[in-house]
Amino acid sequence: MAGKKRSSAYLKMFTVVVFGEARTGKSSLIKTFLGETFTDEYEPTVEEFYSKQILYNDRNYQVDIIDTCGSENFPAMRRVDIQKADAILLVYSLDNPRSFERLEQLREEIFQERGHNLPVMVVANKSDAVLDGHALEMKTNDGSLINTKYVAEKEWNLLWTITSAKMSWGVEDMFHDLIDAFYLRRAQTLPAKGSRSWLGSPLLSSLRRKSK
Ligand SMILES: Nc1nc2c(ncn2[C@@H]2O[C@H](COP(=O)(O)OP(=O)(O)O)[C@@H](O)[C@H]2O)c(=O)[nH]1
Ligand SMILES: [Mg+2]
Repeated sequence: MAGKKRSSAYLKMFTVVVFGEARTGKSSLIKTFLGETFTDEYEPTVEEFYSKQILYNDRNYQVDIIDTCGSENFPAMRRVDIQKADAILLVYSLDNPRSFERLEQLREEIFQERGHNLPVMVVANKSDAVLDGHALEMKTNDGSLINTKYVAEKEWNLLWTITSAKMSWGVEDMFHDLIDAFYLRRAQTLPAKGSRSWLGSPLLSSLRRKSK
């Protein structure tokens, strides 16, 4: 069917990798996004692959999602995942502020592999399980309080969002914002229209030869 072929030609592929400590809600966030019902049961993940087609801003996307186990033991596997990613989610849980600490090392690994070339979003999950904004605070080793949102945005220079997989709060927006951030970055790194960076292209030299 011609119509179908046309729509698949316009399908944009988008790969998201989800990292973070075990039990922060990575698998639950993904399942909520896929439209599956939330469950309180915990089932450890090894590594799972999911895929969903969505229509967002009049464009069709195939969102491929790699769900990881949260273990620190597989650096080689993480490197492969980081290479595949168009965007990365770093999940921590608001009822366990220590899970935020783990993100620092993940952020470092991502930077080593990819520099600042892809959107990375820090996700404060389980917002339904905490009562107020103090949940964003974490005690450091010297006993002072730091705000995790501030650290993620201002010190790490990453995106930040707050979600509840259980209540389905912020989950769809999180994926939409990642897509926006990805295309914004692409638009900024591609040479602007009218820029002369294409003057040395082989296509242009062959056109020049033909016109002589
Ligand atoms: N209250 C609450 N519990 C959650 C939320 N997301 C996940 N959980 C629970 O936290 C546990 C770990 O979730 P899971 O998705 O398996 O975490 P993962 O190990 O990071 O994949 C499970 O018992 C979930 O039911 C949430 O947004 N709110
Ligand atoms: Mg899991």
